[in-house]
Amino acid sequence: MLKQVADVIRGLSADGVQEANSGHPGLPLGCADIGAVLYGEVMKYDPKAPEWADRDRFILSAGHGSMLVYSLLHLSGYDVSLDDLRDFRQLDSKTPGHPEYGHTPGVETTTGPLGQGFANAVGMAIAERMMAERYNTEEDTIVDHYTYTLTGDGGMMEGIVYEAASLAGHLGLGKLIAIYDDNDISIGGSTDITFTEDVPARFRAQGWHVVDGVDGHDFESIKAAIEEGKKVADKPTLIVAKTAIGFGAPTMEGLSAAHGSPLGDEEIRGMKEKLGLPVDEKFYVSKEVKEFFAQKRVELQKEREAWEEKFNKWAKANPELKKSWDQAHNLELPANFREVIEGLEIDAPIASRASSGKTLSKIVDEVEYFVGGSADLAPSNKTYQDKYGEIQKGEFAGRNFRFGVREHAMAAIGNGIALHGGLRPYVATFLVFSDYMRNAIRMSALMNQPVVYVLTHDSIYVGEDGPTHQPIEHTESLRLIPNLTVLRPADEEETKVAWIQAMERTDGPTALILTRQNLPHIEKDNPGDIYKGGYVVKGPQDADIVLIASGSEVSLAVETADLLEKEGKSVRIVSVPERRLFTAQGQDYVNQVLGSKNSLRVAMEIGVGQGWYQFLREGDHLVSIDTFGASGPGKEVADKFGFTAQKVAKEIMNKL
Ligand SMILES: Cc1ncc(C[n+]2csc(CCOP(=O)(O)OP(=O)(O)O)c2C)c(N)n1
Repeated sequence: MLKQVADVIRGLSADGVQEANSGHPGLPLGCADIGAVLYGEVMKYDPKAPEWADRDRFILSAGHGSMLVYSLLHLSGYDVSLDDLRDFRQLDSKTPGHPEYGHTPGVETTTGPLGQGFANAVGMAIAERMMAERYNTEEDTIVDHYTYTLTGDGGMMEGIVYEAASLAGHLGLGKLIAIYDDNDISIGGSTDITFTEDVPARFRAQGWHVVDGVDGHDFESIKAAIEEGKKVADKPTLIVAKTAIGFGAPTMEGLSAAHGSPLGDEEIRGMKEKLGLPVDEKFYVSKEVKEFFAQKRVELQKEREAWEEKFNKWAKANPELKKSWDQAHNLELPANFREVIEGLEIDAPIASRASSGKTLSKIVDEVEYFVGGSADLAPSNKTYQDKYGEIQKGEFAGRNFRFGVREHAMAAIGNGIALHGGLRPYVATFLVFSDYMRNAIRMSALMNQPVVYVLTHDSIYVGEDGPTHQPIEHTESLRLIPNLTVLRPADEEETKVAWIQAMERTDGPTALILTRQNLPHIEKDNPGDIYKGGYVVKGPQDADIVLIASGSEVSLAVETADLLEKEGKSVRIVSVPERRLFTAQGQDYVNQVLGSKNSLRVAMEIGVGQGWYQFLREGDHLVSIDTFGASGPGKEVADKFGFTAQKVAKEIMNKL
């Protein structure tokens, strides 16, 4: 039967790509047998309950092979119809070009950027262990599922897979099973031209159990490999499956030509003939395959219902755990959360990374499901929680991750943890290294995942470490990512609010941009306005000059204002910790905050500041930096780049 299932997948996938006249048939044809084994025999899922917490997860890291997933979801009974398959790659369809989380029931994560999915899978497998540790009892095992991922040669070449595999091996994630679609082909042709390393040896060295030499077209071998992997409880498993890309295509099998364009009508006819599929029927599903999955669905539903029963019994016996489970899955905050965080006593002057650290520790006490760590910069990022244990091999009760120097994987693992459900992650590094994880940050935003990015050492004030470590374009470029909230607090009070806003935002990621250097407390006319993303710190509506800034430049603005006032000028100071939130308050509010028509507006950013032009008019002024920084004591570097009150005040006086 699995053979029939696989061939039907091949027909559906080839037809889908052909109909769209766009897409990647090679992988679905090559991995149809693996897919048939996973959905036809191995995996625990219920198409009627795609959100079932204890389902096995399947992540197609090689997202270009999306027709494989869509075919499997259709056949197994998810809400993906044949018409949806016919609509492959069409606008607003359930079957977009690459699998997109939230668009298609049964799609666990958005994949396409090679390697992201693999790291997401590592995150999910970590989350599974942590949830098991938290919620399973002597009597009842509530959390007990596997995470499967399929990765091609392309993913294997990506650094993120190396990083994520390294951490997965270190943590001994026994319930993670990765399948390597080892077809020796990528877009450029044979992988020999660039990729000749010993992948199985590499994974063994990373602490994985490797099942090598598996025939990816032999059902028994695939099943046996998965069974073997399941038996190894203290290591993740890599199954190296030899496949032929475009399997079944009469002239294209084994060639890169099958990778990324429609096979063509002739080739598809030939394939169908060869596989014994009706040659003239598109999107064909045999009666036997339908019946096979109908039967399968009954069994799977029973399994899920048995779990529900067990879960309900567990919930009755453990009301406290059940309460915690619900809070965690709904990302609920304590009712008095704002009060508790706002009421936290933090003395200034203090670096915002340090006030962030204090706030974070309080949040971790208050919010059990909030877990995280840093890429080997915990002492600098102020993210380690001394009160709690850390996640290590065989120890998943802790709250602290040691991500190691693996920024890209860290962020994508964060996405995986968030997607799994029941936990919410924060991840941390220097702002300048946000570049290393940029695509994963983008994926959090694209998937609406509430990962919190703690990014410290936010400007040339980093000082001695020099231009390699001094962010210039980073804050501005993060602000460009759609759906990413970028909060750059100006003092300890704004930092607490930034954390509150990050935690209250459950439908997308937040980046907190924090200083290394101390910041004074800023006296504000209406501290409650901080929540608006932009507000008047002080100063009259009809001021001669309006200084607009965020983060450390707000205190610089306060100093600058003192000097300007000595020159007889009236000054208003506006703090904008989050630009999009500020503009979302409406044009009237923005206009009111930015003062009268006649004032000179000066925006200040200790880095690239292009985005501030949205608040400036002809004749207004931007104080910013668009070159790299320099090594030296922070204050001297700031002086060199004109970021002292004296220099800024002088620049403004010249402008008037
Ligand atoms: C990060 C990233 N770089 C490049 C691409 C473009 N791309 C898509 S598939 C692919 C080749 C993948 O080769 P392989 O994993 O062997 O897939 P197969 O050819 O077997 O389908 C490339 C370069 C991408 N999707 N993501």
